[in-house]
Amino acid sequence: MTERNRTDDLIWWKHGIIYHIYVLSFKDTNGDGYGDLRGIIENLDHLKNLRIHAVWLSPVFKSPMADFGYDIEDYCSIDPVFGTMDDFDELIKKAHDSGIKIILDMVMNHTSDKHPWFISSASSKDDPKRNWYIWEKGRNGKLPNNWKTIFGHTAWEYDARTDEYYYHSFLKEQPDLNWRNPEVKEKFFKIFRFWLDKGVDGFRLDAVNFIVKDKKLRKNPNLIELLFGKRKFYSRNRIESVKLLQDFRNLVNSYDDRMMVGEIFSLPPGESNVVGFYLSSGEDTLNMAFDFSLLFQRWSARKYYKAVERSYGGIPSKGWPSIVLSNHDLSRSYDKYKFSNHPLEKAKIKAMLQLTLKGTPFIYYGEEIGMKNGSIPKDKIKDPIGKIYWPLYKGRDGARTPMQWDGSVNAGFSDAEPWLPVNNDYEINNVIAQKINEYSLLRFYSRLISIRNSIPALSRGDWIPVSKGRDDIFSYIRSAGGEYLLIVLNFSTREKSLTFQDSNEFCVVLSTSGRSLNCFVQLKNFSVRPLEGLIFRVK
Ligand SMILES: [Ca+2]
Repeated sequence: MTERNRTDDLIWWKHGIIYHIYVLSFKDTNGDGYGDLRGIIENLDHLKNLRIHAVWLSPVFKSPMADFGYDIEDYCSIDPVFGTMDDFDELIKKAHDSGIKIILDMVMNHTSDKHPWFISSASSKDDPKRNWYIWEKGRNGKLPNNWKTIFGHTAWEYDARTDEYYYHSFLKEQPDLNWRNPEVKEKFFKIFRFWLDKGVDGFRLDAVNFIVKDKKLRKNPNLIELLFGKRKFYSRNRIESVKLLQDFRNLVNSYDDRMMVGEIFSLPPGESNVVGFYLSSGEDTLNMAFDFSLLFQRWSARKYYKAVERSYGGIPSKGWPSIVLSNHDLSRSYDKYKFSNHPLEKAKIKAMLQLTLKGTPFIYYGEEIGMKNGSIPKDKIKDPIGKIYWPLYKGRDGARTPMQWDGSVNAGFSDAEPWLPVNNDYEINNVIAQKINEYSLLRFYSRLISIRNSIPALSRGDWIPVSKGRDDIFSYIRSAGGEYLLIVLNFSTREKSLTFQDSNEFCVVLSTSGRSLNCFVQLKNFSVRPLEGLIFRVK
């Protein structure tokens, strides 16, 4: 059976693979040092060769770039740094012609403080847009309450013009919208329709568990209360956010084959109940919600097993998981073991894990070539958070360095000096070099994705754990339509024996260690090589 007719019942966002592009860092085509939409158009072949199904673009709307696009000034226009609306239309057309869907990053929690809505809102207490944002008087000469930004400062910014504070969960240049005002929802319905009518296939919703706040502005737990287990935060995770998402799901569902994936921020990561809360029935709010717990596991089969089990535990029966190893805010997966003895072997095992677990894999640009976090000198730091906290915390720039296309100057990313420095390993670690090396991570991703796309049990089957991480082996079965695949991941640098009391014969479909692919092996006494991942088909 060919790959084509085996995937006819493919639900793209569920069974496909999504590739996350941080647009500023993907490819610059006009020599200003910033990645742009034409850079994606000109590199669609890379995405086609990888056989991914959709790309999620970081925000490309008009923005003053206080937070590099996550502060939006106009939701229905393209920022000139990325190109024009014509470029965007061309990208949608050419991506769709290549069988690739486009997901936009929608920031609903806040706008830029340069957005005309906020400028109007801040101008007077009587302004018709006043109630589009959250304005409060000080209480007894103090702040309205103890709510903090995600970066740890007070979230209230005083504005002398009207003698009130406005609320911002993130930077002060990002005032939070007041989602208790129905006019805000109506406006966003129009914005969603604008992009859906253009053919956009879905939205990634930024910080979506922040959008509605407690009506009474009740105080959040302080440090001592947190230590004693009082963990109820009133500034996020309100039931009203879930209800709003139901309305947006209805809107998105009125178009064919579209989706929404939500960013759910929780500390510590891995609060699967919060993800479950936002997924609601599994069918009536978000199509998927991110759970970042896999980003925070140390190298241990048991730790990964437990994180996966916990994460699945939060997904409602009709819901669907997402599988994330890296992103633009946290860190690159490869960075966690770059100083260990076997980084490439570990990267291959994690790729196999990501692409064989049940759930939609989100591959962060450069992950397929094992890009590491960049080391950014202080004078080159762009992230405002990095500027504040350096050297304690150097910000998020390290995970956003330019894509390493080839070994030429600036890694083929740009003719000009890139907005962030290129990683210093680009001459040996780049797309071109990995294409010609049959043992490279890129070639491995390519084979792995090709196998995943051709075997329905891997993209949509049930997940049944077998070895739960004890003795360094994490293994599980994926099954669909009478087809069974066994995945075995050896996290140890020692050889391990499998002793499956099973008379079935197994066929090696893929090994991370280059083992020859053959059928009719038995697992009663099978040696798994050190740091080897295997996919078997059960005969
Ligand atoms: Ca550019």
